[in-house]
Amino acid sequence: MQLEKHQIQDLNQDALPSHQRKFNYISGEVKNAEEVVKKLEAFNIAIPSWALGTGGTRFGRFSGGGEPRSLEEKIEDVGLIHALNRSSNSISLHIPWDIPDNAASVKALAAQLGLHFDAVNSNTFQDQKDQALSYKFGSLHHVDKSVRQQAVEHNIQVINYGVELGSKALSVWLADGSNFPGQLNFRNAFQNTLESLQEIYTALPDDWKVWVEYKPYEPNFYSTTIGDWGQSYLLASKLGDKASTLVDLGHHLPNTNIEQIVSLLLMEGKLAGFHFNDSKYGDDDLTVGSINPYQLFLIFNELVEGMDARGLDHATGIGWMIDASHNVKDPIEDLLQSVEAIKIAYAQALLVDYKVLKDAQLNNDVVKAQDILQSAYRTDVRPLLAEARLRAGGVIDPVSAFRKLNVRGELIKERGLKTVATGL
Ligand code: LRH
Ligand code: MN
Ligand code: MN
Repeated sequence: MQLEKHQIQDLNQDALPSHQRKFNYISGEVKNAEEVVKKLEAFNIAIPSWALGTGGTRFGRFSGGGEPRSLEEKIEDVGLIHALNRSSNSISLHIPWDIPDNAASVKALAAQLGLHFDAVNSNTFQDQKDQALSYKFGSLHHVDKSVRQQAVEHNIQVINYGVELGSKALSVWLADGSNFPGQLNFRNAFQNTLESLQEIYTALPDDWKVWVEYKPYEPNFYSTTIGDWGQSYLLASKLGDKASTLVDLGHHLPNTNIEQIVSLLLMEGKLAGFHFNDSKYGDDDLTVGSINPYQLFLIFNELVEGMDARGLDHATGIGWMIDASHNVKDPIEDLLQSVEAIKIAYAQALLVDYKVLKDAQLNNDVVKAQDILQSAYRTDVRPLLAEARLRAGGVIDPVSAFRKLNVRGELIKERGLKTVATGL
C-alpha cells in the first residue's frame, strides 16, 4: 500500500484552518519560529526494522493484523510512516532477523519511497539455526577463540550486507556477561571483547563507523561486559576514530543522569547517537516520551548546545534512531508517536536562548537557569512540527491521518489478519 498525494492534501485541507490559527499564535510567541521549522524539516529519525511488528514479552505475544511478512513489506511500512510525517527517511536492519539477500531490489524499493539504510545491527545474542558454535556463554568476549572468531565473522558479514545497501555504520550490542559471581574473569572478558572488536574495526570501510552500545543488565544479571558508558567509551577510545558510544535510553540504571553522559560523550567526540525509547523500570522499550518527556528534553538541551559548540550539523552530526517495541499498540501508530515526541523535545531545546542561559550560569542564578529550561519545555511546539510536516509534504496530524485513511485496515486486506513479523 502507498499513500497518494491527493489523500494527504485532502486531509490537510480539513485540518488547515485550525492549524493556521495555532501556528500564527506560536509564531508570535517565540522569537525563532521560522528557524525551528526549517531545522525540523531537515530532521529525520531512523526506524528499526524490528519495531514494525507487534513486539512481545517472554510471557507472550499478541500479534496484530496486517503486519509486514517480509523485509520488503517492512520497507513499505517505513515508507508509509515517512509519507505521513516526512521525518523517517531511513530504516535500520537487524541481521539475520532481516537478511537483504536481494540488496539491489531492496535498495531500489527503499529509494522509490524516499528511504535509505541507516546503521546495520549485528546479532550474536541468539544462536541461529545451522550455527556451528553456541553463544550461550557469550560471543565477542567468549573464553573460546573459535566462538569469538565466529562472532567476528558474523559482524564482518553484516558490514558486507550494509555496504551493498549503502549503510555507513555497524551497530554492535552484546548480550555478553555473566549470571553469577566467579563465572567470569572481568579483565579477560574485556580484553577478548577489545581484540574481537579490533578485528571487526579493521574490516570497516574508510567511510564507516562502528557504534558500541552498552547495557547494565539483561539477559545477564550479574555482569555485562559492556555494561555502561565508561566501558563502551574505553573500548571506543582504544579502537580509534571510527568507533564511538551508542546511547540507548533504556540501558541505564534507574535515575541515571543520561543528559550528563550525553554532554560528555559529545564533548569528547565519542557520541555515536541514540536508540530512543522510554522506560520506567528497566529496558522497557516503551514509546519515546511516554514516561519521562522532561528527561528527553534535557537530553536535547545538551545536544543542541553541545552540537552548536562543536559546529556539528543537528540533522547529520550523529545517529538518530528509535529502538522501541511492545505488545499493545499498533506498531505504526507507536512509531509515529515516538518520532513526534523526539521532534517535540528537539524543537523545545531549539527555543532555549543559550546566551542567556550561560549568563545565568555564570552568575549562579539558579532560579533563572531553571526557569529558562522549563519555559522552553512548557511551550506547546506541536504547531511548529505540524508546519514543518506540511511544508515537507506530510500530514498535519499523522496518527489521526493513519486512522482516517484506514491504513491498518488496508494492510490487513492486503496481508491478512494473522501475520507475524520477524524480530523481537
Ligand atoms: C538490546 C537492544 C539492542 C538490540 C535491540 C534489539 O536491549 O537495545 O539495541 O540490538 O535491543
Ligand atoms: Mn538498543
Ligand atoms: Mn535495549
